[in-house]
Amino acid sequence: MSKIEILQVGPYPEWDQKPLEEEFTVHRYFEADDKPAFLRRVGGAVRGVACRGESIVNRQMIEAMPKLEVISVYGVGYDGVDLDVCRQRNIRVANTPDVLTNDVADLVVGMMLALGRGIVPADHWVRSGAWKDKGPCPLMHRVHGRRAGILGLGRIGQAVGRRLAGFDMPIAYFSRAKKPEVGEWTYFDSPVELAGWADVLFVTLAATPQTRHIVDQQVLEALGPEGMLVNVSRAANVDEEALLDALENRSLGGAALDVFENEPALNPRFAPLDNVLLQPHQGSGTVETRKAMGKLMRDNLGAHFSGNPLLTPVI
Ligand code: 8YV
Repeated sequence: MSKIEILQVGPYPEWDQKPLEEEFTVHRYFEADDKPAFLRRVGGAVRGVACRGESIVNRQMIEAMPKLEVISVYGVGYDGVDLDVCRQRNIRVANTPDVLTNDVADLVVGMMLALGRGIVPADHWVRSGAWKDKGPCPLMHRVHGRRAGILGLGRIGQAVGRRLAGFDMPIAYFSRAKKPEVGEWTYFDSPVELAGWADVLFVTLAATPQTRHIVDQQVLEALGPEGMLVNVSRAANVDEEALLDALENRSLGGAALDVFENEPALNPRFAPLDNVLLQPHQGSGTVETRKAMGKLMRDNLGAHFSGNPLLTPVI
């Protein structure tokens, strides 16, 4: 029996690639030089899409796959997938929630500490010989006890909050609705008010058209020259030009970022800044979590094509 044909929109580690190719005929869209031509050639036979969290699967692509039934995202975020077309066409969409929550939250804490305590420049201070030649490295401000504002209190936001409580940080949040389950954490009605209260603002929101630039110039001003921004969600949640302005003119203290507009091609204004910590979109990037994400991504495809409900459906 011939295998079901799927379109692969982004690369996977070998441990996922192999089983995916054993189960399906895989068309490697991400390797094609002329992507529209590639899709014109194979799109007619494609019944499933396997993509990454940051992949774009837009209307034009979906329209080029008339037999498409399911899109399986290797990531919790699915903002790159055009859900409206999927709903119109009754195409199922799955993602990989839960399995990555703790690793993303761990990195958030690491990014906060690294930026706040200057861990990366301090490493450079040692390696470059500055410690020996110039003396002790510059002092930084303490992190524990500072006020943590969490923008978006889903699974990841809550896991971040639980960790920050261990650093004696008072915690407040803004979310679509109050979350009674988080007990004594304070709810703010707006991102600006949250930023005005917080010393460190964590962006853990799922990106939607409504959250685009939710961290805007006003929010950054409210966070202020001593404030720090930590973003592990999507670049679109932050007005990147306003952020760069605020970092350059020091009206914002600092930013730790795992996500960027046009990543991996960063805005060149980031590179010379000494008040940012830059990470290569690696919140979920551990061997253990990526293996779990890959398995879930394949299991969702498998469930659909054996006539069962998706394990972790988006729609
Ligand atoms: C990446 C992510 O997708 O889960 C998400 O939404 O952004 C990450 O986990 C990862 O690069 C795999 O594509």
